[in-house]
Amino acid sequence: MLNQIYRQIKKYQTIVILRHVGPDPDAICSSLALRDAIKLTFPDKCVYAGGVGVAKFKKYGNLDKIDYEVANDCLLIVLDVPNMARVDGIENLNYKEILKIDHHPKQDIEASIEWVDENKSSTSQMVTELILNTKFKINQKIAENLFLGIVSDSERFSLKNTTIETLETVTKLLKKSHIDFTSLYEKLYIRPFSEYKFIAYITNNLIVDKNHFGYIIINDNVLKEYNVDAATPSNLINNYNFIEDLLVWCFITEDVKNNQYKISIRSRGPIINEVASRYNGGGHKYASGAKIKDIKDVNNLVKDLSEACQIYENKEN
Ligand SMILES: [Mn+2]
Repeated sequence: MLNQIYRQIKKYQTIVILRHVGPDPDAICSSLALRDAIKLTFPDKCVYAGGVGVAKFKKYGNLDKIDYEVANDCLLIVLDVPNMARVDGIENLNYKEILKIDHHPKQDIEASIEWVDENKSSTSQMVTELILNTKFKINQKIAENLFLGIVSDSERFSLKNTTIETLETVTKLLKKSHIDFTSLYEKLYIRPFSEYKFIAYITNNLIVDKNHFGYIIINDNVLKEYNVDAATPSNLINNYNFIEDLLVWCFITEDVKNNQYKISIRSRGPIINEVASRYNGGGHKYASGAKIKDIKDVNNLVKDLSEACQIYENKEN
């Protein structure tokens, strides 16, 4: 598989790499690392890492503005995304073939070569395996981004998606690159104090029911008060991973700009992506999300998640 992917990339002069909308560090870092590795290995190729830029992720590197004329008939590589509707920047792109690398459950993207493995911690882990096991070249910047993507999606190797293979891959990456990896944690985790005050707000206002389901609806005026945006709650939700009173917890954030509610859900037991998929969402078994327009559906989702906790607890006891 890895060599097949390498040969596919080698074949194309122009390559566009895209990932999911509302990117996280795994999506951004895997895109940038793969782009840079292709460019380093094949300096004559034209490679774009596309999608809308996010100011706070600029520290990982710059995304590219795609020249759609040049990109005509390109190889499209989709990373960290299983469905067409969530591929950021695909609208005007005329691609010849799709190559897909992803660790989400398969959805509607049909690629000529696809490497999908739900047992990988992150897309960054998969790109690391690709680079280290083929003739791709690597440098310090590429290694740093790969490390950050893996650390972020595995929550510092603490989530259930972390395997011995994850650790072995990271060990190989560190041995090969000699990056100063402990210094990199600051890049990932440093936050303004205002965000910690916002965490305190969430903590104080989270509603926890008898089924050990916790949720909060965060309105736009609160986001403004704490000077954070609608994407912030989803970046803070892993802070609640080790609270014994919570089995499942859900942040519902009013997203005025897009006239919808952004939903982030985490679980310490019940499988939640099946519930999320009923509400125009999806994701992993224990880490899912959705976007909901109608507050009625939000209320139904809350009910369903609480029920999932109840069923889970009845089974456990
Ligand atoms: Mn990911």
